[in-house]
Order: sequence, then C-alpha cells, then structure tokens
Amino acid sequence: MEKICVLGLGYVGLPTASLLATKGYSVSGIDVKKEVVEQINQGKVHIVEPDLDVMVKSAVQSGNLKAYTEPQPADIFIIATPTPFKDDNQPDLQYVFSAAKAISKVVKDGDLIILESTSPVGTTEQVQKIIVTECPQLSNLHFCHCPERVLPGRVLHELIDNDRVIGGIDEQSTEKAMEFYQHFVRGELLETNARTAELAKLVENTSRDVNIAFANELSIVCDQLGIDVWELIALANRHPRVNILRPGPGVGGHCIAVDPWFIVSSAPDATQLVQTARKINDSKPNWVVDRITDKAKRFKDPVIGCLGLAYKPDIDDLRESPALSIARRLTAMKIGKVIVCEPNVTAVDGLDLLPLDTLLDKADILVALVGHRQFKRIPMGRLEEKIVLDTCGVWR
Ligand code: SAJ
Repeated sequence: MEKICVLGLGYVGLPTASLLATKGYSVSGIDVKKEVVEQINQGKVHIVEPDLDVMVKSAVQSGNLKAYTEPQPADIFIIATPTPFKDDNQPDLQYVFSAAKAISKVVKDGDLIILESTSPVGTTEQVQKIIVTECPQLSNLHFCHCPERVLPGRVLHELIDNDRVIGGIDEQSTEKAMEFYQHFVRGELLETNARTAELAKLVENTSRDVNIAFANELSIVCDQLGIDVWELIALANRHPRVNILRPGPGVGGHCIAVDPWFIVSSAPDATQLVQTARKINDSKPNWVVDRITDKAKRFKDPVIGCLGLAYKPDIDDLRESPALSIARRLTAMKIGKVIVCEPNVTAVDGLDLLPLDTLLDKADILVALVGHRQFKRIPMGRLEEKIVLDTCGVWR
C-alpha cells in the first residue's frame, strides 16, 4: 500500500492522517510544533473534535501513524496547513509554501502532491513551481487540489461522506488523486481542474457569506420600519424558490469570514457584491452595540446581560466570534455593568461569566448573541420586565 505524508496536523490534517492510518496506509504526520508531534506520538490529541481521540490512539497504537517535525519520503503528500489572511485582507500563504519547500527535500518521481488547504486560485500551480524549481532532476510529479469541506464537530463523518471536488493540474494528476480518494471517501468524487477546484471551495463559503449579509441587511431594514424580521423571513421563505438565511450579530469562525477575501484578492474590480457582503457582515457587531447603547440610555446604571460568546450555537469555539467582540466592546465602553453567560466555556479574560440563572436575575437588558440550546429553554416569564434584544432569533 502507498505511503502517505500529511503536512499540518490541525483540524483537517490530523483527522485525515489518522483515518488513513486506520485504513491500513503507512502515514507520517508532520507538524512544525514539536509539542504537537510528541503528543500525537503518545496517542493523544491537541484539538477538540468528537471521537478523534479514539481514532488517533488506535492509529498510533497500530504503528501506522507516526508524527515528525520534518517530512518523510512518501508516495502521496497532503498539504493541510492553515491559510489565514493578513491585516490588508490579502491571503497569507507562507505555511503552504514552506510545506512545499519541505516536501522538495524528500519527493521522488511518480509522487502525487495534494493541496487540501483552502487557497486562492493559482496556489496549486505555485506549489508545483516551488517543488519543480527545487527539484530540477525530477520529471514526473503530479499535483492536485482537493479542498477540505468538513464542518467542525462532524469532521470524521464528513471526511468520509462528503462529495469531494478533485482538480489536478493535468489529467494524469486528477486521475491519480481520484484513484486515491476512492479508497476512503463514500461521497461522490467530482473531477475538474486545479483552478476550478480552488474557486469552487471559495465560492461555497462566499455564497453563504453573501446570503447571510442579505439576511443581516433585512434585519436592519426591519428595525427601521418596525417590522419583525423573523416573521418576515418565515413568510418570504414559504415561496417555493426562496430560502433566506438567518440574521445574526455578525459572521464568525475561521472560514466564511475569510474565504471571500481570497476571491477579492484575485479579482478586486469584479467583486463588488462580495466586498459589500463582507462589509455588511463585519459591521453588524457595531450596529448591535449601537442598539444596546440606545437602550442603556433609559437606565441610570444598567446591568447588561449577554447570552453567548461562541461564534455559533452549541460549540465552545470563540475564534472570530462577533458575540465575543460585542461583549468585549460593551465592557470597554463602561455604559453599565456587563455580565455574560456562555455555557460552553468556563472563563474568558476580562469578562464576568455567570451561571444562566444568576444572569437572568440580575440583567436589566438581555442581549441574545448566540442561539445555544440552554437559552432556547429559558421560560418566557423570566424575560418579563426586561429589555430584550434578540440578535439571532433564539426564541423564534
Ligand atoms: N450564520 C448566520 N446566519 C446563518 C448561518 C450562519 O449568521 O443563517 C453565521 C454563524 O452564526 C457563524 C457563521 O455564520 O457565525 C459561520 O457559521 P457556519 O455554520 O455557516 O460555518 P462554519 O464556519 O462553522 O463552517 C463552514 C462550512 N461551510 C459551509 O457550510 C458552506 C464548512 O462546510 C466548511 O468546511 C468550513 O466553513 C470551512 O472550513 O471552510
């Protein structure tokens, strides 16, 4: 069976490496962080994902998965390093490019290099250029983009069951990658070229961003016109070909708020809609803070209770969370006492976290920021005599 080398042992790389190891492949997992490598070699995990601990442990115990800080020779290399963006909204590809450089040291003729990291159009070709320049003696290398599409919290299930887009830089590369993925993916494998595969992934998340921006804009329109946005959307969605998404306090997480910028950076003049959607979603937390400030003016010393900090319901992930940024801004503004309930997190620096019951007793103004299931169960009687601002439709 082929040897696999997975570069980047994060939310995508580690589940992929351990899944392949349990399927019988001999897998080396590479990470630049020494402590991550040591932990994995002891069969332990450094990220929270259902059932991943069990899979990594059995992969390591079977001898099929071993972690290193430097790439090992293999037949197939999978790059799953992060692709963040810089302050000027330009993609930061340094981790992908350094993975490509590292692969150059061990790659041989016949090998397949797969880029799974979400990347701007043309990145797979750039990876090819780096490796071919470093290894002029090699003449038969294959390159492919196969974007990851997994939802945090369901990664192990979605790695197997999702359909996958597979785009090689030439037909032979696509064929080789198709043959590999068919060993462990139950979903359909969809053949294309590398540039289309790159844009397809970006477009999936951008489509959501644009549609959420529309819902967010509607919530502002409705606020001005005195119309209930939830009732409005429910009515409009009864049309058989309309499906408006849900407004919220903004868009968080590390994908949907990032990927549209990768399209903008490649085609700045042709992406007015995408850029406007980003601006609308990024400015929604400000709008929420302004609404709360207005309401706080009615009190001398208001207690503002924030419900939720995570970037979406029923998870503990605070990355790029609009709820967290709203709670922090309100605290810094000192317009009253800010208290917070986040059932999935024990403590957050600089914020006063309280149990739900205590928060409900104390708050004059109640701001629902995340639709956690605990909040949905709050009896309506507990909301009486409070000013309630439901930014995400918890009780709808
Ligand atoms: N949100 C709304 N209104 C909605 C839906 C979502 O305001 O109607 C907000 C959420 O509250 C959250 C943000 O958008 O702040 C993003 O949440 P999400 O659940 O839509 O997406 P992520 O970022 O957790 O995961 C996405 C997934 N992409 C899609 O659903 C198209 C996942 O499949 C991708 O693999 C992942 O991004 C990624 O890595 O790109």
